[in-house]
Order: sequence, then structure tokens, then C-alpha cells
Amino acid sequence: MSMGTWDAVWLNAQLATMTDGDNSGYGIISDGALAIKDGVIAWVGKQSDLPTNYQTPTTHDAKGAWMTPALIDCHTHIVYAGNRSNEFEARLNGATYAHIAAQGGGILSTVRATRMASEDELFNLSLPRVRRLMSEGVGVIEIKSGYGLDLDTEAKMLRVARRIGEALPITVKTTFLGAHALPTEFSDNADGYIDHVCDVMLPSLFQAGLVDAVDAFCEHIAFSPIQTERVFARARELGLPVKLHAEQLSDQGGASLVAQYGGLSADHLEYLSPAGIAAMQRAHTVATLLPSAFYFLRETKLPPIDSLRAAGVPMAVATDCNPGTSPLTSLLMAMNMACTLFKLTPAEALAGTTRHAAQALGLARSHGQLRVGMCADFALWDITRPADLSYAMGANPCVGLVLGGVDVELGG
Ligand code: DI6
Ligand code: FE
Repeated sequence: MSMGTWDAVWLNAQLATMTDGDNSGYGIISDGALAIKDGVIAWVGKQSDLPTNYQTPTTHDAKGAWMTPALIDCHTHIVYAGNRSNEFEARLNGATYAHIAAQGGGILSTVRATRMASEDELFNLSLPRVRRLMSEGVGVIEIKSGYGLDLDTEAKMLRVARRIGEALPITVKTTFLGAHALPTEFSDNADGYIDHVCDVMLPSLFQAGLVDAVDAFCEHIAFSPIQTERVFARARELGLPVKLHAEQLSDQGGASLVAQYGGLSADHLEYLSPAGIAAMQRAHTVATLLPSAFYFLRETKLPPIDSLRAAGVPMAVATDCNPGTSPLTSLLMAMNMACTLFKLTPAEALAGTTRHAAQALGLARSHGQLRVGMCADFALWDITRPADLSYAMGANPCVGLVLGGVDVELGG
């Protein structure tokens, strides 16, 4: 390949490259251009600096649109059956959470529905949710298991996640969340269930190539730090990266634990302690913020954003899309909530759904920035400035999505 022979070039774009080390936080290049070759970004810069002798069969005119890295939703439970609007309604009519749980509601109602659904049904239910995210410029998504809680159903969920990645041009990273809740088969035997997760489920799903990372729900209503650590130790033996639902409802020391295992991210973090922040800083563990779960649960305790910022811990923002605490399929709305509820700046919110979200998925080298050598995943937006992405509520200014160098139909 001679220098300047490209598959396609975009001209007349306003670039927010989101590369690290830029003071505005956006890495803005106005009057920019970007070229791709073999699905990878081959050139990016000011249009006036383009080599004069470049050759390409395809030239796109961005007509002044803003271009950012494609967005990355780094924490979702988007594969599930059933929904819980009945519980939402019951609670707003005065039912208590305990009452709903006693009637078999909550996570376990989603587990029942997910177990009952055929693999095709689960796929057909989940696909439109992912399409909806993509219509807003999402190019990479993490999908967790955790509504099966038995080997067959966890495998079914993860196969559906893989199938989504084959059916759509989106990149899917799967996460095994067997330690999400205690299934009824093991009631009063959480340690026995963790044995099953470590000795049967995780190795078998790993063998089947269905697991990219391992997560757990470390909380007084879920699994203890000791049980969580057993899952992490097994993940480490298999060479799998870990992450954790940590400090969502109480401080369990989960952030320090996941950092100790070199974890990719600690997620939620409303009750994160200074010791947890220090551990995350040392381990380069990303803080994944999930403001829509905070909103939906009407939480009041904020994650320690100022301390995370001061410590230089990278902050990601994700939807947490799930039927119980965050029935959200808009990453832009999560960015808005990160700004309004958690006081992130719009630049931090966009870094949280691009560069830092990529890091939270172990994709920092290939995704989340407009940089030569990175995957040609980018979105085009009809906006005045990048802050519009966090500012507007319910608008969708996405006018183009290119993934792996290929133009994607925006449905949704
Ligand atoms: N934390 C949550 O908020 C969700 N899972 C988790 O670990 C709840 C999921 C659900 O209620 O279905
Ligand atoms: Fe979650």
C-alpha cells in the first residue's frame, strides 16, 4: 500500500477525536478529515493537511457534521425475557419491594422468564434493544449473563449475545455474571451455588468460548466479598479479566477487591470509600457510572465523583440496561443523567462512552478514539457542539454510523 491510498475519505467534518491528553477534553479538530483502509483509521487531521496526492475510490462529504468515535456501552444486561413494568406499577400503587419479592418478583421473575424463553425468542426480544442503542451511534456493547443462574440458561444467554454480534455489525463483549443472584435451587446455600459457579458453570462456558470477562454482584442482598473472591480466583486461573458490581447499595470493599485482581472496572460505586478509590487508582481500574439505575431506584447517595476525578480514575458511563433497575436503551440519555445527576462535564460524559468505556472492556488500544491504527468505528452527528450529545433529552442527532469501516443503516 503506497502512502495515501485509502478505501474511503470523509471530508468537511468537525472531529472530536477523544484522544487522551487534549485540554478541551474532546480533542477537537475543526475542518477535519478522516481516511480509512482495511477497516482501520489510516489518516486523521485537518483537511488542509491532507497529502495532495492521496488516492481513494470513495469520498464522503460530512457537510460540517461532527464526528466522534462510535459510542461504547460497557455495562448492559440487555439479553433477557419478560419485563417488570408490572412491578414498577405495583410499587407506584403502594406495594413494597419486600412484598413483590415474596410474590416471586424481582430478579427471579426475570430468571423464570429467561429460562422459559427459547433461544430464538430470547434473540428476537433482545435484538431490537441493541438496534435502538445502535441508532444512537453505539458500536460496541458489553452483554452480561446472569438471568439464567443455571448452566443451560447462562449458556443460552451468552450464545444469544454472540449471535447479536454476528447478526449486527456491532462488536459484542460477553461477561459471565453467574454470581448475580441466588437461584431458588440453592436457596439458603449461597456457598454451594458459588461452588457450582466456579466448578461447573464458569469452566464449561469458558470452554465453549462464550466468556470474555467475569462479573459478580457483591452486595448484602447478593454475594459477599469472600464469595466474590472465589469467583475471581477461578477467573484468574482461566486467564479471564474481572469486573464487579461494587458499592451500589453499601460499602462492601468490592472496589478494592476487584482492583486487587487487576479488574477492568468497578461499576455503580455510590458507596465507594477513599480506600476503594486509592486501590482503583493503583490498579488502573475504570469507574463505570450507571446514573440511570441511580435515577430509577431514586437513590440519593452520589458516587464520589470529585474524589474519582482528583485521583485521575477514568470514569465510564453506561446504560446498565436491565428490566429491574434500568430499563434504558439510550446511551445518550445515560450521558445526560451523568451530567445532571452526577455533575460530570459533557466532555467527561463523552469520554465515558468512548475512550474510558473502551478501557473498561479491555479495548483501549483499538476503540474509543479517532486515532490512526484504531478500528474505523465512528458516528456522525447533526449537532452544534459536542456538549449537545449530553444536553438534549430524547433527541437523536445521529446521522451516520460507520463500524469497521462499513456504513451502517441507522434503524431503531
Ligand atoms: N445490580 C442491579 O441494579 C441490577 N443487577 C445488579 O447487579 C438489578 C437487576 C434486576 O433487578 O433485574
Ligand atoms: Fe448491572
